[in-house]
Amino acid sequence: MAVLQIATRPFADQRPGTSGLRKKVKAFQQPHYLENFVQSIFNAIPDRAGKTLVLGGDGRFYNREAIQVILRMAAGNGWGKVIVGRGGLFSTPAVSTVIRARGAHGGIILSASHNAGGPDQDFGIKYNTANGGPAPEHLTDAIWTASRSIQGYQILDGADVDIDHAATFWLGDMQIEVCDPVAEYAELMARIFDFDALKQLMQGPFRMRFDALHAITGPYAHEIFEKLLGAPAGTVVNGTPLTDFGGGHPDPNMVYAKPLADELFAENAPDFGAASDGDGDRNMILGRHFFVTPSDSLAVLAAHATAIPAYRQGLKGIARSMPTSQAADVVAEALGIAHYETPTGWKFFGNLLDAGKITFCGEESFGTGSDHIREKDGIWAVLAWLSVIAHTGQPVAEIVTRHWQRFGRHYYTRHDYENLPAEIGEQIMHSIAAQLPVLPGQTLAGREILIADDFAYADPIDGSISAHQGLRLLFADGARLIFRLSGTGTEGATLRIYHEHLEKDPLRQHQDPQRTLRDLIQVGRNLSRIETLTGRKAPTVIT
Ligand code: VG1
Ligand code: CO
Repeated sequence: MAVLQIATRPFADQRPGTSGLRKKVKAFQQPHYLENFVQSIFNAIPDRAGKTLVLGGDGRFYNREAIQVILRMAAGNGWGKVIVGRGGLFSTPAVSTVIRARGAHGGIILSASHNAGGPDQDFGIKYNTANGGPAPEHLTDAIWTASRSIQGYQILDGADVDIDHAATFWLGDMQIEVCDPVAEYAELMARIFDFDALKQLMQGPFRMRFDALHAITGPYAHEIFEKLLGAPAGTVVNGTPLTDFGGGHPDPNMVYAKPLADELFAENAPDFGAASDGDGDRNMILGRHFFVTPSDSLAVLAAHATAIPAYRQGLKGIARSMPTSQAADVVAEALGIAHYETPTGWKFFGNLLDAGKITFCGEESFGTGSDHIREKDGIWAVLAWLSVIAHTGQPVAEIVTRHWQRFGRHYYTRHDYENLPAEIGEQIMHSIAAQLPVLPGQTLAGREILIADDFAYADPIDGSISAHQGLRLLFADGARLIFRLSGTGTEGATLRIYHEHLEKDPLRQHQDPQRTLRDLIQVGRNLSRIETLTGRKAPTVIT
């Protein structure tokens, strides 16, 4: 089969964001758009010849078409082998697992994560490296650079291949292995957790519900919770991946996973509820009549880590993204282990994990994970919570309230103002940044500001600097107020305002976060002048 050289011209908008390139499906459907970006990835990996690539996506609209193009381009670019998930499917954590298990050189994940799917919605591509983690900034920068000077791409001339049956065959000089997307991931989970203990939990009166939101975790959840652990059929709902996720946002939070939230807050609620996102790396944890914030989830799991066989020796350290609450830091200090604060995005945990500095890490955006792979992992987080429940014999609400009594409660809320005009988003950030120098020493919301800065991160392993990672106000009492623009949207700008304050008094640990944080929320609205500039009286999403 011949390799075709197709001439092309650069697109100016192929800069990867927090997690790969995300655009409307329509953008990807422009002639050469997908091919240009894939070739730019390959151009940034000069040592790819003969190596193995893992490929799959969350099943959203355009997944199957993109898989066929990428297979032909991989063959035209000298890759030795591509391992593709059957049906073109793979969750993000499963790609990370398979890259590591097979010693692959990297992987391509097709997903726009929690963004909606369908012909008028979003698509995305991200590249992961040999450690199984998201491409670090120097590589995403190299991809972006390549995309701005691209002149052509190489693609094998040929027809579509069968990706719907597990088999190994050749496409030109490249081998293709179509594999079960669940098997290797499920085996890894069985090595980390005590499946016998979890089986016992499932066979008692304990009831759980897992909402896959019509996204990629359905097949994984059916296999692991129902088949391997013996939870009753029907435990997993919305478990068949659909190209448009049933018309919803596959985003596990109280807004987009409302039916699950309603069920867990109803009178006859199950004991435990969980959901994951489009590509399976996020998680939401609910108890009966109880919501666990992702920041608390990381802290609680860290405090109970030794209940899980793989972490019985204890944790090496814990990392959290900067806007994530400081709850995990308090646990790390109590355990006498190191804690790290990184910029938003899982790629910043990679070096710390590879260097053995941390075992657990997490983000406030419903992301939790460990050193078992190099991505956040929704199903892993659910299994970790089930392990803590099985070990303590306590319901979720009791596990968390006891945690607060011991470590204090970090009241936390994030307010998102979605779909602002891009220039207004920039203007808001610039004007807050301009105020930073005069803020320290001032008292706002009855709290003195100690530090006001633009967060920059120096990676402790490779020394690389990542600047402009969010504007922070740190108050004398430990409270924090943080402003960031999202790097994952496909339309306009999304302003995220993060609010946090610590309450050590157990008698005051059971209030509504929106109430206890209202002074900080007001400060955030005033400083950003959100209402004056946009007319928005309230955020679009509160988590
Ligand atoms: C968001 C979250 C961030 C997360 C990223 C990718 O980024 O805030 O914590 O790592 O999404 O998650 P941003 O730039 O929009 O705030 V996923 O599940 O979309 O891979
Ligand atoms: Co995701």
